[in-house]
Amino acid sequence: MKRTLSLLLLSALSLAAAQKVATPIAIGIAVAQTSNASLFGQEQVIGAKLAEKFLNARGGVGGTPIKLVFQDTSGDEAGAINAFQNLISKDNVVGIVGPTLSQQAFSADPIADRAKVPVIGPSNTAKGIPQIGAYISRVSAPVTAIAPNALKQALKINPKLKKVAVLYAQNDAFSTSETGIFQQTAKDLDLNIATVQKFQTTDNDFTTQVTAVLGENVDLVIISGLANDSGNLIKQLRQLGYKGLIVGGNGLNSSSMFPICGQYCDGVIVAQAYSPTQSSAANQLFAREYKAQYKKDPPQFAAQAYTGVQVFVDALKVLDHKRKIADWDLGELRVALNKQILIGKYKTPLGELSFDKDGDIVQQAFYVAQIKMKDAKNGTFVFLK
Ligand code: 1QQ
Repeated sequence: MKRTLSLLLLSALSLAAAQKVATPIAIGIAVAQTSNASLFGQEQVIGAKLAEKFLNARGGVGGTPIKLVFQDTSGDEAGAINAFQNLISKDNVVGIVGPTLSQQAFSADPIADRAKVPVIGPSNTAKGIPQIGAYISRVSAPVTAIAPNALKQALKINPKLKKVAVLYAQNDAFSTSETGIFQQTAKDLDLNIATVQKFQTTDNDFTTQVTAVLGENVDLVIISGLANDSGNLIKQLRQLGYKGLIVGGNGLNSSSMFPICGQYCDGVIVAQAYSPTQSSAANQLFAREYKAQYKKDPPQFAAQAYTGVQVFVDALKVLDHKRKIADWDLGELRVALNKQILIGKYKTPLGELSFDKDGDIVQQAFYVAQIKMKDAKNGTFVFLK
């Protein structure tokens, strides 16, 4: 009797679990559409939507269109967890591109990993992200690959650099990870770190930190924070008289920051995982399509989000050849899709890419740009040689 009952229960459970993949094929986009992190998230929404439009125009997945399902993560962990749960259990997506911040990924990614739902991080650059679990990969090259390039470029501009100040947001996982790499690289390059100053991503007043930096007479300032905080910090550094070079991290990698530091953004050096001039056919097409619509070059966060969606579509196409996606059980598809993502090679706006055994991106080229302001609000990233 007991046995029959538990058998009944088991089959009821597996019935509930068996669920065909709906069409159009739903891919989740969990990025920050609100909060300070939306300075990055808005570019990600644009990149993802371009991918949906253009990949569907080229046939989607073997003739079946994809449909992006957006869930706003806002800028914190709770928002990311909520968005992931909705996408996984209510929207029944095949996989998720997101979240925006590493700080959010460390909380939300384990939920998708346990549910066996593939996640592609579009902008999570802290150390340890792909190692969260087997279902977590990323198309955003890590701070270890990116940050050193900015310091080397600063030394190229001024080979006499010697004394540096380092500042970072201590309440953000990406910022603490990136500053670790900046500080190690500074030592490796024989730079002398005169002071290390901490702040919070929610800070607006940086008088204490700027006073400490000015007291050290440094000729390079290195900042790891998010857009709003770093932008205000730069502004206050300049207003209080700092004249030397500034290297900013990935949190300064968006023109959304320009209105925050205004003319004071001018000259800031930021390493890049994307260049609009990258010569691959995939990128030239993407850059042209982006430019036609937005009248400017695509930014890194848009290119990475586009790439995340494209990787899902390319991997789905391979599986669709074996069995039409609509005929798969959703749970089985998610597992097979994750495997396919990791073994595939992709021709993307970031160039040709693949993944290592942990799910970290294997990317060929990196870049460094310097901010050039036209006026108090508008500027561009000028790519350096
Ligand atoms: C991270 C980052 C941020 C700057 C992305 C927006 O690189 O959180 O990992």
